[in-house]
Amino acid sequence: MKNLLRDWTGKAVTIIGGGLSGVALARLAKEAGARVFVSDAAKIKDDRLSDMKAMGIAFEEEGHTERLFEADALVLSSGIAPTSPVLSLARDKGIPVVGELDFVAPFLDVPVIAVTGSNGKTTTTGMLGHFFSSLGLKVVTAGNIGNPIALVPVCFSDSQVVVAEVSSFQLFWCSSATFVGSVVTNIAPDHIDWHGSFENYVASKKRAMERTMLSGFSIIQRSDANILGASGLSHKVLTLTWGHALGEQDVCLDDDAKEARMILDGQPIRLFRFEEVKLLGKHNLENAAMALASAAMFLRRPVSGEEVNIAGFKAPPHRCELAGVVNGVIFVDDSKGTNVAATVTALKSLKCPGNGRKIILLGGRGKGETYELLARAVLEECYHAVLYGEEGMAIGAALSKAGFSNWVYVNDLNDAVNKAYELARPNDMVLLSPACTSWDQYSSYKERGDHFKRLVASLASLN
Ligand code: UMA
Repeated sequence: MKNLLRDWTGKAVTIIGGGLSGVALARLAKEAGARVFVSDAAKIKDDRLSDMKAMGIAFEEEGHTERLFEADALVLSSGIAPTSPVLSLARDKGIPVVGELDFVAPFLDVPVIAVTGSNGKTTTTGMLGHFFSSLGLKVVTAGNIGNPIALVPVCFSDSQVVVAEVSSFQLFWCSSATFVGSVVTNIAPDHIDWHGSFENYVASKKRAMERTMLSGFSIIQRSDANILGASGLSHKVLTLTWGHALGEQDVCLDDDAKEARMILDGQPIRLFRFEEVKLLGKHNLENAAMALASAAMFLRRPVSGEEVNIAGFKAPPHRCELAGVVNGVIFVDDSKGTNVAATVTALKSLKCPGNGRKIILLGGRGKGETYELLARAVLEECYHAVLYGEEGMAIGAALSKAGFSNWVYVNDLNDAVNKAYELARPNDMVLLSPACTSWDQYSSYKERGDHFKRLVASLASLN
């Protein structure tokens, strides 16, 4: 259903999912005058239950019942998969289903820049928000970054621009929301279990570009242009590439001059010098270039790293974040590296000082990926690998097959940190970039990353 409605007065709306995004949708629907019911297949967290009770929102938890179909529309929270049984029942009953972005869009009277991609989207979203705010604009960063987009019209209605981190899940359901700009940071296999195939996953990511206005812009990697079918789109699509050549449609990262440049209205401009970016890893230069080029495209004027205080942007937690140095051993927390592509990127773009070597901690719950690419990167980049968790042995088998035998399997992250420290010498880097989700042993990558930092802090206190 095309949802161009913002008048839900008196309509019965059921929100599927009582998580962070679902409760925010419920609040917005309630404020819009709807009769709201929230239904969750699992237990809803206590704080969210209290919020809903305070707002007078009816709900059910620990199972979907027939009650949820007493609705004029079902509105889906962020991650609801099309295979969810309630959706086929809704279709049979003729009840329209509306995705999160389409439901919220009519309430947003401000331009939205959508940031998606397999990796780096939270950093790029955060940077773009930081740039706009340094320029004095009222900006809100929302979406997957942790601030549900449905909260924007309720709590941040005075914003001048929204930078929304959007997932492939949200984009799958997006058919009417529009964006003034879109960024696809990169494309690599992820969430194949949800989408059913890599092609379906790419099609969802491409939706961000397809929903970009004709007068708007997209920024993507040059190497992803074919897979995203960029040439078939009518709005301006800029491509990011490493090298000197700077065409009309390019953003380039020049490794010799150590600067990022683009062409804006026919004029070449320098975006920033590499040394201005204080985040670890080459991939963060790509994120910075995409974010600053987006700011320039949105404002339709040149902007420089100094003007937006690029040096003042700090790494978001758990993304190639320095966790500590213990007796010269550098510990890096990349707990957000939950797929092969993210971990390979971190491995290739992080550098050890002097003749330091890398020891990687890998494992957790797999996402249905294969590990040939990971094994090749470990073979090229690492001295040792410490594996743990549900997927540890499967990764170990792939490493052995690739000819890398310097690996050991341990029970959990605690043992992994101790083992890595035992193997390390000064200038070595111990990198937690697990290539898997945390869900076998933790509730989120944040919890896993925080635990890693605590383990490093306790090593530091003992040494
Ligand atoms: N559920 C049902 N019926 C179903 C399926 C699910 O009731 O058929 C329920 C689940 O039981 C659960 C709820 O729906 O209680 C969904 O909760 P959730 O934890 O999956 O999602 P939210 O709490 O709403 O958080 C979402 C994003 N999560 C997902 O997209 C999976 C958060 O991104 C986001 O920060 C938050 O909204 C605020 O906008 C997290 C994430 O992991 C960080 N995103 C994935 C990623 O980054 O790769 C996409």
